[in-house]
Amino acid sequence: MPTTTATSTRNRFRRGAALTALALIAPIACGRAPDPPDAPPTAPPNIVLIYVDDLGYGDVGAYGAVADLTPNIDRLAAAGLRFTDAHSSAATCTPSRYALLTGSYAFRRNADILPGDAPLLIPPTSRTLADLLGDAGYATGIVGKWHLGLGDGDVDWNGAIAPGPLELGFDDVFLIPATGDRVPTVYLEGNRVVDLDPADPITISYGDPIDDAPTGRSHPELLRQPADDQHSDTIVDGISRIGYMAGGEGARWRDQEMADVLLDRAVRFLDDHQADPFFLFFSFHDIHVPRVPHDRFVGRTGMGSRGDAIAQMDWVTGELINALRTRGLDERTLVLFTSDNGPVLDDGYGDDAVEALGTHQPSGPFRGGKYSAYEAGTRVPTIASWPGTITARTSDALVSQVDLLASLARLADVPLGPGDAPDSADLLDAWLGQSDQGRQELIEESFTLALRRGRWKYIRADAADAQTWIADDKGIESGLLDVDQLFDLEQDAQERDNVADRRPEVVNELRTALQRMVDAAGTRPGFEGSD
Ligand code: NG6
Ligand code: CA
Repeated sequence: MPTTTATSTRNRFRRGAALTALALIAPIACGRAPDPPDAPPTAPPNIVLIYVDDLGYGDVGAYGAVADLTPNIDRLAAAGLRFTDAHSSAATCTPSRYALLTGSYAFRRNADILPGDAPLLIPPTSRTLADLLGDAGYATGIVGKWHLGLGDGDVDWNGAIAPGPLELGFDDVFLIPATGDRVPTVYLEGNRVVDLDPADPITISYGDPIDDAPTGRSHPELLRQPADDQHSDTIVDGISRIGYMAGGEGARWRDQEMADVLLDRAVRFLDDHQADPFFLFFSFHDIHVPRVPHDRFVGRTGMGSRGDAIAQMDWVTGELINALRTRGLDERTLVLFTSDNGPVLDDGYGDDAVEALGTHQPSGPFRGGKYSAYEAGTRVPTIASWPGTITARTSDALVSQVDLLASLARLADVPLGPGDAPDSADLLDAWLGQSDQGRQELIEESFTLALRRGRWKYIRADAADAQTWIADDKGIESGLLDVDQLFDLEQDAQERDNVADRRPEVVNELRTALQRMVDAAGTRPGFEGSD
């Protein structure tokens, strides 16, 4: 992968700086006394963030899945820290990723699921997680799904596509620009489309069709999977997508190869940066639709293409862990494994996810799923592993991906500026299993907003949102009602008994608190920015 000069302009080796926190962490985790003060400073670990798309709380064996779908992830969980109350920031992809990379709740930017030709959502002036780790001397790489927009509003897929992740602190970039079900269905390396023939330029439209090429609507007989109307535009590799694409024939990906292509890129990144501290954001396409796993996984689980995509994702995760181990990097690497939102079965394609489900419960014990304000929208499997430092255990701390920025900043020993990361809390101790003290309160984002505080979960009433059909049509309760909802999660983790009428004082208190947090520029103590 190309490396820009961004890295070399940074102060790359601040690693000998006061890593006091780290020097103390490892010995405590091992039950030993801290090293004497004159011991050489411990370098901050590499960080590998494994981010699955649409993986539900109940999809992982270590979280109660009935089928043996995820042996590699289960091993990671058994040896590491398994969170039971960890959250993606939102119940859909774009807002979750926005919050993860900026440390800001996504409602502050009205972030919603983006079309494939949307401009870059994160202002290049923001100090992102990648910027911050770059400042600490880390080599920074992203491999996989982006879905945060690219360019400045009129993107030309045939030239240099900017701004994008290169302008947000990532040095090495290999991307799926939006989602697997949206055009353009090409990879980007750095800021250019891979394997693009200039004689066959790419045109993209999210409005009218570009030419009379077959679509899912006009030629359903060409499809490997039937699709709903939304996913019935240009056909690429036997799958109709959202949006129209012309040209770029030689650059179009093959869905069945995608998992291997991304894994190969990630391993190449590890090889290129073994000697550096590195941050790798490995952002899966799996298990998002279209679910078209490689032949060697087809039929593996008896649970249809969704189950097989989970098996493929688990295998790739295992390969990444092995790649760290065989390079002797495992004890120097913090691996975080999690998902961008909760699970969905039918997300636009007839791929037998519903029919082949059996007794499997993707949402685990929780209500809702992807798109939903109920817990399964954002409560996702989350594992932290750092052999030799993090000890095997389960944590019930309330943690959110919005906090990774401030938490990893402390790990890397980079101070946050007053205008950075409006909502990110430094919960490093919780993320490393040193403390069970998580957040006191957390906003969960979906079609509405919910506030968790202590035992309570308040879901804000709102007028019906035109978009909730996206959930409704898929049999997922959006959780957006025109009345307030209040649940006591200690008694009712399933969110079945709305006690709002019985506890109006709690509703008032939480409604007011939520509004105050929404109206503020940020919730991080010390944050002084304004939007
Ligand atoms: C929705 C798509 C869905 C999926 C989702 C994004 C329709 C009807 N549905 O708009 O298929 O692509 O966007 O998923 O268009 S996410 O995980 O990236 O948020
Ligand atoms: Ca997702």
